[in-house]
Amino acid sequence: MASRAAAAVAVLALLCAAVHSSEGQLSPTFHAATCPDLEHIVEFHVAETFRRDVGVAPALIRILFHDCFPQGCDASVLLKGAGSELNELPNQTLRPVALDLIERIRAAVHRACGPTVSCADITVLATRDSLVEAGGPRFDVALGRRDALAPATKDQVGLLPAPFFNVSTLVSSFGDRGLDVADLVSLSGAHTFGVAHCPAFEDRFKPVFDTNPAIDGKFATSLRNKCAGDNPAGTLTQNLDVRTPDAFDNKYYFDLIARQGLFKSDQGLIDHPTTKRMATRFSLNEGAFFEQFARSMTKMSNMDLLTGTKGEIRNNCAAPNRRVRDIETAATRDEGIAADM
Ligand code: HEM
Ligand SMILES: *[C@@H]1O[C@H](CO)[C@@H](O)[C@H](O)[C@H]1NC(C)=O
Ligand SMILES: CC(=O)N[C@H]1CO[C@H](CO)[C@@H](O)[C@@H]1O
Repeated sequence: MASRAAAAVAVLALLCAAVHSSEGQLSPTFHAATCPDLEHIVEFHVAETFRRDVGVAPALIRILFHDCFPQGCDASVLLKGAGSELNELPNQTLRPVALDLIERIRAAVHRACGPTVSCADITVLATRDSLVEAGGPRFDVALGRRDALAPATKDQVGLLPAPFFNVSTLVSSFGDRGLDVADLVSLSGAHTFGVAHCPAFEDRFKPVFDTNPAIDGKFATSLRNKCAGDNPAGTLTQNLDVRTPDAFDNKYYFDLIARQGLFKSDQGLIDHPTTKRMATRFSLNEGAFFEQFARSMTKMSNMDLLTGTKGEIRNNCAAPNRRVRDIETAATRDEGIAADM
């Protein structure tokens, strides 16, 4: 009897958990009642920063990729300090202008609505708006993400693909994270704006490395000459798209056809039987590219989310609340001691 009662309680608990997790779904109107001005605030700040620095658009979209791919879109990449993802090699070139913008928006949103919107939601919204500013498509965004309590591990950050990967490695790397070939070919098109640093593509002009996939000779020479002046190493930048470096368009796929893709991971897409047709189609039909890109961005921004009561709404995108509270508690304790004396 007692054990049957216990079983009933257990079933009830399971049912409650199920209801709870369905409450944890994303919705486009998640913040509509609690923060009606959210989207205006984000749009305003993104537009203002974009006017000063168009590089904020590629910077934001890369931050979103580096947030979502390792352990999900939980703003873990924004955490600073010891053991943070920002200390890992792939994140060395994430741009402060975009990290600062996300925190500036968080502060403005929390001033208007209280601490109701996560850094993860703000990162996705800011990325969506900056992509439109740069001429790209608007992708659908549902809201209700929560922020991670801790950064992803070194191994998880190590899942991010490297620029020297070939197409089969890229396909399996994306596949392992639930992203398919259409996601790979379209999302790689984000390299139609923004910049890279010489260490990321030196294998394209140093013949000691594998020379496949082939690169345009003049392009390789120009990269070699440019990077000869990269002193101290990693300070020079090279546009990812040589045709329209700041615009979000389909010219990246023209680069690939002209064998002027900057990374091996880019150039290979126009050669490999699995990706060639789609990359060619995107060069011929910008509408088709934009449509797939928007679909894949929505998919990427929904990877492995924390919802419902998991995670937290951070009061500072660079630190988990506990760390902030520890500092505050320490301060009050000191005051307490002082008052006792
Ligand atoms: C397919 C595998 C990918 C590889 C191997 C790769 C690799 C890289 C590398 C090495 C850089 C340059 C880093 C530097 O030297 O500063 C870079 C930049 C960039 N990546 Fe990717 N990436 C990939 C996928 C993506 C995806 C899925 C997105 C977004 C949807 C993306 C968006 C960007 C952007 C916008 C930049 C320029 C950032 C800036 O200007 O600050 N990449 N990527
Ligand atoms: C792709 O790269 C992987 C890992 O470096 C390697 O094992 C594989 O042989 C390469 N595939 C091709 C087709 O070059
Ligand atoms: C944006 C950012 O914080 N980048 C850091 C990435 O990691 C390196 C160290 O590996 C730092 O020097 C960068 O500041």
